[in-house]
Amino acid sequence: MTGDITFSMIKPGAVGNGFIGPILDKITSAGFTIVALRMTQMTRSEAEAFYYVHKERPFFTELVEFMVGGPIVAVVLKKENAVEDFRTLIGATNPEEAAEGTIRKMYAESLGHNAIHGSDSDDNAKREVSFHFSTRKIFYNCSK
Ligand code: FUP
Repeated sequence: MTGDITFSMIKPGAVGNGFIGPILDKITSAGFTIVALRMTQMTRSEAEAFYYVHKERPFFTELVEFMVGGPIVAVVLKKENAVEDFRTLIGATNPEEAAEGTIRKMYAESLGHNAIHGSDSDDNAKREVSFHFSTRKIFYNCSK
């Protein structure tokens, strides 16, 4: 069981393909409440900092390049067991391996361009939420 907050970003590919609306609809239809939302374009240093855990990986440069290539939509989501349930909703990192009906299966182009991010632990959710939002921009008590 995880906590009730997770962080997500709709990535530049999915934003550019016009999928903000359908993806947000799938998220809220699955029972998540959006408690913060912002469309922005990450700078290179922001993208490098956000993905610093991957900095030694061979795909890091390509990942950063992709993430700064257009706007993203950052959201903070609230639901019981948020981190785990959201990872299930988005599906496997590689859309070819993602289950039918998951967001990555439906909207991702490839492993590198995989439509959406979801925090993988409560600790990372906290770090990622505070990376993108100041506390006063998060409406924890807003209703559905
Ligand atoms: P996920 O937690 O499912 O988003 O996946 P990771 O944290 O392992 O990877 C972060 C991002 O790096 C992925 F969304 C896409 C990219 N990536 C690649 O481009 N190639 C890989 O082999 C693995 C990840």
